[in-house]
This record gives sequence, C-alpha cells and structure tokens, in this order.
Amino acid sequence: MAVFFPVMNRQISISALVDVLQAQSSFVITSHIRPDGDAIGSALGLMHLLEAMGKRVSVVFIDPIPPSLDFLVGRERISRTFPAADAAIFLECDSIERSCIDRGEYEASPPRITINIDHHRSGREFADFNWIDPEAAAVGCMIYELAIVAGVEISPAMADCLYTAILTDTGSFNYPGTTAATFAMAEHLVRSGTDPHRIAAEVYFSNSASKVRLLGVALSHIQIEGAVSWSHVTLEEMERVGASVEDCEGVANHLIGIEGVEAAVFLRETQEPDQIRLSLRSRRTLDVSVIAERFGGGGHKTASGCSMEGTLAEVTRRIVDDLSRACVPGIHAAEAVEAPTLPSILLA
Ligand SMILES: [Mn+2]
Repeated sequence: MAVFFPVMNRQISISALVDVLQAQSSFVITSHIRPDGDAIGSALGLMHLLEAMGKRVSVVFIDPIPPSLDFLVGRERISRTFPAADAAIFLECDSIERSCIDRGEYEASPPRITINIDHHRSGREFADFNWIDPEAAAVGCMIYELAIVAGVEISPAMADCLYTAILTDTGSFNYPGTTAATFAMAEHLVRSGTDPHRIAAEVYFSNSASKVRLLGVALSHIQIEGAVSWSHVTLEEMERVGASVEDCEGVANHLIGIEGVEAAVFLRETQEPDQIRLSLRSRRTLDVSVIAERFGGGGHKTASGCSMEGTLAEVTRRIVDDLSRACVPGIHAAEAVEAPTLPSILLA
C-alpha cells in the first residue's frame, strides 16, 4: 500500500511546481527500476532544465542504463549513489520503493521535500508535491511543459533528451495518447536542435545481436488462442543467446501486432525461482493495467507489467485464461479478472 501524507499529497499545478523548484537550490532526480527511454530521457531533460534555472542537480539510477541511450548528453553524469539534496524528484514512480535508488542511502540523508511527476494510470500521490497526468503521452511531455511554464529556453541537449523520451514512450508516435500536441512538442524540439534521424539511428538501429536473437527465440514460441497471443523465453534460452533482461524489452509489442489479437502477454523466467515476469499489451478497448495491478504491478491501459509466482506453465495458463475472459465483449477487465490467490512481487 502507498503511504499517504495527510495534507501535502494533493496535486500541484505546473506554475506552483515551478515556484517550488525555484525555492530549492539542489535536486536529485530518479525514475523507476529497469529505466527506459522516458525514464532516462525525462530525468536528463529535467536535469538540463534545472541547471538552466541555476540549480545543482544529480541524477541517480542503480540499475543499468540501456546502451541505446548512451548517446544522450548528461548520460555520463548518472550516478549510483544517492546524494544529499534539498529536493528529490521521482519520475513515473508510484512510490519511493519503485524508484531506482538505494533505499538505505535515501534514508541516511533524506531530502527536505519530495516531488512526484507521473503519467501512469496507476500513479499515486505519495510525495509532498504530486503532478500526475495520465493524459500525458510521456513524462517527457510533462517536463517539456515545465520548461515552457518556467520560461527556460530548450537547449539542443534538453531537446534530444525530451524527444527521445517522447519518441520511445509513444511507440514512435503510434500509441493512444499521441495527439496534435505531441507533434507540436516534437516540432519545437526539432527546431531546438534535435535531429530525428540521428535519434532513431541511436535508439532503434543500434540493437545488440543478442537482443535480435532473443526476439527470434520469443517469436518462434508464439501461440494464439482466440483474441489472445502469448510467448515466453526461459532463462536457459536467454543464456544460450547471451541475452540480458534489458534485451527482453519490446518483445510484447510484436505479439499485440498480430491481426485479430486484442490482448498479448510475454513471459520470461527470472533469476528468482518460480517468479515469472509478465509484459501485458492490449488494443484500445481492454485495460491491462487493471489486470497488472491485481498482481501487484501496474502501468498503462495498453501496456503494463507485473510478476507472478509459479512455474512458467502455471503462470501462462492463468494469465491466458484471465486475458481470454477479459476479452469477452461487454465484460470489463475489472469484473472479469479475479483477485490473485498467489503472492506476487512488484517488479514493473
Ligand atoms: Mn513513461
């Protein structure tokens, strides 16, 4: 359960947030575990923004940074140690527990205030100041808005970071939530110095061989039953092709791209015995975040994640049954899915 503060946990307007930022002199920024393009791009974009406002800023991630994001200016500044600062800013985390920091270090020198900026439907008002906008296509869009309201000129480095965040979190401007405003932001970012072709080359055309081989293994396992498709990789298969956990990112998007499929799940074994990691995808009508939350995970309506306990075969059967029932026309996922009977751990 999230911890709720009695008075201060209300949502804050963008201009009030700018005032809060102005009043602090040092910041530490982090985002969720297993950080992706939006987590890293938004964190570094916000770092550039705050530095333009004359602030001292650290960015902390204890998990590995995907190599496809190494090109972002400021990447080399990311540290694994949580420093003392006036304010900690959590990007797309629903709790401090979900963030990519060392909890012991955080508690040894806690910041004076906490700020939470999120666009997940599962977002929670856990911080002193919370700005949660589930309509935002990416947290990168929210940081962009912050820069505009703060009156800070978008530097080429900031533009690259925010463009990368928006590009990756909208599935290259394809997912629901991509609007005219998203393209207007992208246009401004390109005018501010981003080169879309260069970013695409870095983000999408620099895959490791192991990632593409792992995709091949996963695609060879695809099964389809009614409107549900699923696939998996075992630890042994990951080892065989030399794949890391990060190499599994994006596999689920291939499963939902099959004609007639309304819901998809990609499952992988983890180092923890009997802990299976699930990536859920759906078309617009089905809300998989409801299902993920029931198993202790969360995310977006059409893209969510959670972990479940059991063997690969057991978990596969359970989630395929749940997704099949949720896909029945007229039944909302919230009613179609029963509460979990097995403990699950939060890894999303
Ligand atoms: Mn995001």
